Amino acid sequence: MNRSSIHDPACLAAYNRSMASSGGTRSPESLESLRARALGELKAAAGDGLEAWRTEYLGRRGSVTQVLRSISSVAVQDRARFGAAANALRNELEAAFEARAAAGGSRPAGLPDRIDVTLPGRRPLKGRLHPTTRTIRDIAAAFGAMGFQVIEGPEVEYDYYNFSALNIPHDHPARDMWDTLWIDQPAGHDGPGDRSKGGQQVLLRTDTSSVQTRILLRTHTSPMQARVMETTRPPIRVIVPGRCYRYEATDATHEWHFHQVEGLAVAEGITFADLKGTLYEFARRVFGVDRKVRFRCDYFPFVEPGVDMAIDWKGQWLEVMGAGMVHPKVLAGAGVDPEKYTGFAFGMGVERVAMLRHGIDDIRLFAGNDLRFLSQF
Ligand code: FA5
Repeated sequence: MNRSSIHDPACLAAYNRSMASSGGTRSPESLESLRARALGELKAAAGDGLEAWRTEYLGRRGSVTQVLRSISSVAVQDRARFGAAANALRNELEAAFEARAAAGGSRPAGLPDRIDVTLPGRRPLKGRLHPTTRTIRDIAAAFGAMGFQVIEGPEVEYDYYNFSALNIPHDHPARDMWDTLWIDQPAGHDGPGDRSKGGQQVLLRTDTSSVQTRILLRTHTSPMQARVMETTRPPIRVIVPGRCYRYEATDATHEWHFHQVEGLAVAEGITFADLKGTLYEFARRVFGVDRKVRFRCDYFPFVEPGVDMAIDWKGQWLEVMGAGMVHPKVLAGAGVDPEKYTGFAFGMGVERVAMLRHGIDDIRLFAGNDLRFLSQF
């Protein structure tokens, strides 16, 4: 490209004359300044702006096209040089346009043409763990330090494991302690863990009458006591975090779905002192040394003796768990010799633990999906 022709004063004069004689509203502009303006704008053009630039300069009514059209009004002696310079300018701008388009000048529409690198950065929105998940992890860490393993179990459970294996036979009034959400079983389906459907293996140590194999949403994590003992020989030391469901009216301390962490320790010579020592140590690690803890006698058909543990909360006691020594019938039903082994079990409400730790006064906030609440953790 012969740029000297653009700088040629004759070209400038001819161009200026052409602009003046065209009677246009634009003030005359040298080819050099037209070139500088066009290339400057092309540098910043992207996306739709690139096509607008092409129309503005190289389109049928574009500036360069107009310059070329005006050649007839240029004095005869200047025409050759003016034409050569204007053609050179058009060729240069066309080549520059092609190069810009090929180099990705087609940035997605909506993106800014320029980035101000001096602006402060925008903090990306990061997700975070739900307070229930964090609490489960803290509880697991406390028991992990005491040698407990973490395992999980099915939320859709057999009647057998949720009740019968826990010394709550069919039609026993103790079933009323847990308002249950029952599940209609599809015809031909054997329930959770149905082996014919490729599910996990279920050891059902009971008759397979329809009563025992009815299925439900587990009302507590205690069914895992029997499942673990059926498949693991003592010594056993496990905790089982998971979701539970109850057909229950909700209020500030009750949800219809919530989380529990079950605990089970079975070995020779385990006593109630081990249970108390373990739960005090848990309370110390999770709530701190100064928090008041209360144990009271309580009834659960699958432990003997049974207790509940509460923590001081706004001048009252908030129950966080039930616990006790595993009932001999539960041990025997799961194939563990009650003459040789003893054990303790407990089941705590995770949301209640979180409420006590963080001063949350309504359990319904946990599943309320309100970011103002969730982002505080
Ligand atoms: C049970 O569920 C027994 N399985 C606990 C247990 C395990 C006892 C092992 C003995 C041995 P309970 O229904 O009390 O017990 O529930 C235990 C804890 O779960 C309660 O202390 C409470 O912290 C929590 N919880 C119970 N119901 C709800 C509810 N509707 N909403 C939120 N948390 C609840």
